[in-house]
Amino acid sequence: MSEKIFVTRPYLPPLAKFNVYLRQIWKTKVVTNNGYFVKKLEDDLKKYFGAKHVFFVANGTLGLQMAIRALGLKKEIITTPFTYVATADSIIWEHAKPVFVDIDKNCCIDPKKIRAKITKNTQAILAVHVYGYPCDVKAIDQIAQEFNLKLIYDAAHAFGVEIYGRSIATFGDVSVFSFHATKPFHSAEGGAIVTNSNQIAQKIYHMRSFGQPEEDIKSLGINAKNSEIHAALGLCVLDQIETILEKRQKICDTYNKYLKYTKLKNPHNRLNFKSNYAYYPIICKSESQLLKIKRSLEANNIFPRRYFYPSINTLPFIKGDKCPISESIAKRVLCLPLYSKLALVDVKRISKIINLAFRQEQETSPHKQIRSEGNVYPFQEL
Ligand code: T4K
Repeated sequence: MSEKIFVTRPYLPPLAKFNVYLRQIWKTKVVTNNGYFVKKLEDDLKKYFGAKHVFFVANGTLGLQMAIRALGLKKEIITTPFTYVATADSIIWEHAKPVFVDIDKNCCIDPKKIRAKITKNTQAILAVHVYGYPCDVKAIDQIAQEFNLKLIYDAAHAFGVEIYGRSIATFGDVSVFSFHATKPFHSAEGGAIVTNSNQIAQKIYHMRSFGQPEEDIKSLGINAKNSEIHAALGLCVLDQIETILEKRQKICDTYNKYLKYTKLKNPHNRLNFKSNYAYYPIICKSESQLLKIKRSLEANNIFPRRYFYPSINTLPFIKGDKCPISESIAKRVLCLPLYSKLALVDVKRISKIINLAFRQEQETSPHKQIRSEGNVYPFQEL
């Protein structure tokens, strides 16, 4: 049996390179609390994003929570159900209420459906650039301005993405990234809060470090700092990011070439934006077809993941309004292995297994069932 292939693997720099950073940390004995490497990573990221303020934090979830708190949000926040649970968790953890709006063909929140969900209690929109596909930022920004709502982007998947010639990090009041090991850019654990607002930045600066970033305690805070060791790893990955993204692009191109059924191909190269090739989702015709494909891959030691299942509005501890498109897609979407060291021969092999399973399932399934479950395709018109 061939070696296991996982949905992702972190890019790891050569140990000798990482050791150079570690030696310096050992020498100075500064391992945390806003040391040299944390500041350097933040400065490098400011340049990379073209943004005024970047805060390196312990993880993306805490980043979202701090953004919600810094904006003073305690009532209703309009968000998407098609995301990782951390998005809604952050809202609820901060004692605000998520109000779910269904998704568009791009798997992101549908701006056309937002207005109908705005009430007198709505304070903000928290949109997610799912899979690194940018939300319709122009339309969402217009709604936020019209109704005087705060706008947070969960950019956990979107490091390196650009749209309209700008980094995705520069839209909205605040953008929050995850630097978890499963992301194309990572620092093992970590995240970043990005904003161009001095006022928000001041609040985050205090909040991140117990409300006591220097000697005086200025406000209520939390410990969301990250360490010198994490920052050092981040710096080692950051100077390789273009190569990492190029390799990921080749893998996506190879899937696009060998996956036979057009509905399975994803839109990285068809949308008008600079992609980071973060995920390769395929949308099956039915959940039974997805399970068949998943089983066929697993029998070959290949482990895709059901990102994102279930639709968050259906979780028993959340119970949001119905979102039929998100609920349908969540049952049928499967993310294929994608990481810079994945061999192209393996991508071809994975595609062949999927093509076979897809065809066999199509031949054996009652036509009616496939039609009734498969009438919603976010990618179909792209
Ligand atoms: N918003 C959104 C939209 C998000 O997707 C996330 C997180 C957040 C906010 C919050 O950001 P953080 O607080 O996490 O910074 C992962 C990640 O833990 C999570 O960061 C991510 N999104 C979510 C979508 O997925 P799992 O449960 O898939 O990880 P795991 O451990 O099953 O790993 C998947 C595969 O990756 C493994 O089968 C093998 C490989 N792997 C994983 C790790 C951790 C490695 O080879 N090495 C590793 O160290 O959660």
